[in-house]
Amino acid sequence: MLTLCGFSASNYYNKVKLALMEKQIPFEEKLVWLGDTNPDQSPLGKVPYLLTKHGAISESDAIIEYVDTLSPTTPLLPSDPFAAAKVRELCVYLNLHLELVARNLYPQAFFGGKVSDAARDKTLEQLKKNIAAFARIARFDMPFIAGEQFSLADCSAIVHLPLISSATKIMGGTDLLAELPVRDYLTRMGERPTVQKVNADRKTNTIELMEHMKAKAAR
Ligand SMILES: N[C@@H](CCC(=O)N[C@@H](CS)C(=O)NCC(=O)O)C(=O)O
Repeated sequence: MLTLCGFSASNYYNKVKLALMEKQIPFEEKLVWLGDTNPDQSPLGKVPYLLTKHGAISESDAIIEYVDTLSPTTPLLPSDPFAAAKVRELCVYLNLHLELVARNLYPQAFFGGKVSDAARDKTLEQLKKNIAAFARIARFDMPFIAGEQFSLADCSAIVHLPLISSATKIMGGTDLLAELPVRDYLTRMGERPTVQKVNADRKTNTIELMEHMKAKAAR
């Protein structure tokens, strides 16, 4: 049995949870907050990480590619090598060029912290450039983000795009994804039972996360 470690408020955790559910692979979840991770299992102290009978895997991209090999059901990468490369290309844009950049805004946008005006402006500028580039390769209406097949790229897009929209709206007054068909795409993806489960668990766990952070700060 596979064990997914982390917490359901985390977008990266949900990226893996979505892949496991889309693949219909049985797994259990172990609630692990940041600060409680095992360095032998997640050397950088990040979530998610996956426990397998062979050992642990950290890093969501490595995990979902592994998960995809476990069952032929719902392949998350096309068999054609070029099409597979295009899926991986989109994953890099989503994870590295969009989410990792937008992450600089999260402390103030979502957690009551402060981001300097200079850091905010630099991040929003970088995001504008990266989103314009992403728009040239994303294929939202095909109907999935990389084309006709649900793929690894959808696992990232479904969990990251709402955060990028909210963070840019809160921090810069404009949702930098508003001109792309993101809302329609997310509505369409939201019809999938797997996405509904991830979103329901995320809402419940976000409340638990806020309580956990409050309790930790009071200690
Ligand atoms: N590159 C990592 C990113 C995971 C990540 O940043 N997770 C967040 C929670 S959403 C985390 O663990 N943050 C704590 C930290 O970076 O120390 C992955 O793809 O798994």
